[in-house]
Amino acid sequence: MAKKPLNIGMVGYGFMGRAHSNAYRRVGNFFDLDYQPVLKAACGRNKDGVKAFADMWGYESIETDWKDLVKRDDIDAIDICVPNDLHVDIATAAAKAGKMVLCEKPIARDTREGEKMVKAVEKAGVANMVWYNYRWVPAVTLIKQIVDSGRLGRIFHYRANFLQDWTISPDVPQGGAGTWRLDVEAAGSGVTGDLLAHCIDTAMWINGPIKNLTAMTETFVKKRKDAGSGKVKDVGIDDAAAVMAHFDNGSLGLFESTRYARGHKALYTLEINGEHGSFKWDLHDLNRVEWFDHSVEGQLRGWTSILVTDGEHPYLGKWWVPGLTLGYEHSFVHAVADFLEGLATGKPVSPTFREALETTKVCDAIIKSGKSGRWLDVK
Ligand code: 4PW
Repeated sequence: MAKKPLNIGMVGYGFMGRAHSNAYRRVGNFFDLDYQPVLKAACGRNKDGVKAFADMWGYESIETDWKDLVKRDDIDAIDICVPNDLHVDIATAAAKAGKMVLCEKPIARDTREGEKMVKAVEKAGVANMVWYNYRWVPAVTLIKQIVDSGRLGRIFHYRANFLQDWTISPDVPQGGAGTWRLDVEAAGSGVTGDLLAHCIDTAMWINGPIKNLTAMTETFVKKRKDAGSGKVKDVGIDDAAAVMAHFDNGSLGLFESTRYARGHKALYTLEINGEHGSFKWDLHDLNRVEWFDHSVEGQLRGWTSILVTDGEHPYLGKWWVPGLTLGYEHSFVHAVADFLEGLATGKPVSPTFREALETTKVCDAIIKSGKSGRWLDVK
């Protein structure tokens, strides 16, 4: 059957622009879906830069102003891969123009901007998604499926860390390509919106809503050069965050993120402890899940290491033969596959803008509590 084209207009061409473009290109080779993404246009302010990106990934055309891209009749979906301060304007304009909107995480700099985006896509009735990609790592999806089945029983603890070390040097500037994540104006927050948001999204997806929390945040390097002007400015982001939380289901949450954990480049780990069993997962060994099943009796009771590479595991049947592993990039392919499946079935893919806004509400509470040291309800 002929596939329906889904014309993509990509805004931004950095790291995430590449990750998403790769997913659009690969998905139709492995997943048999009604829709086929077409790389219609790439957009970026630097003409040479965006042209080189478009040539590399096979985009048919380029734009240098997102407003022109949004106006185009031949674009079905806008994908936002630019710094967080631009999300709200692009997403609301795209929705108003009747485009589907896919947005890199976090949805926005803060809840207020995120709410505008939710309102815009819901008013326009357009499909929408936020790329919290770690949900689509098959081992993580498997954990979600088993927890949902009730196999762990009552949940007592959920803990997760996301650790990096790339901002330790005071010479790293704030603002500019690659370093906008250090500029509070562009990013909204530091590690909380950038790294901890992943932990919170996965946590709430697997273990339900967070009720209240208290946080400790720190800015280790208080002044940095602005990448544009070269002037030394106060740093407004959080460099590290540690959070204690209560989930609605009565379990306790512990979270930590930092960009000052020397030696760690992208260590995302999570663990969940239930009455009948526990799971552990680590991004550096992303195809593996550690599982403890308390129902096993006697000498064989213990931690089991499951290689998530069988056809019966989430998404794996679409790829290679059992035993062969997937990587980081496949999480994005699975995200697109689910998004396209959602278009065909009419069942929105999760996380929608509305769902992703819940993570930003938690992030806002973390920043606020980090300043006051108080326990706060997440509203
Ligand atoms: O979204 C995150 C990024 O901003 C990623 O998952 C890892 O941390 C890699 O880069 C940053």
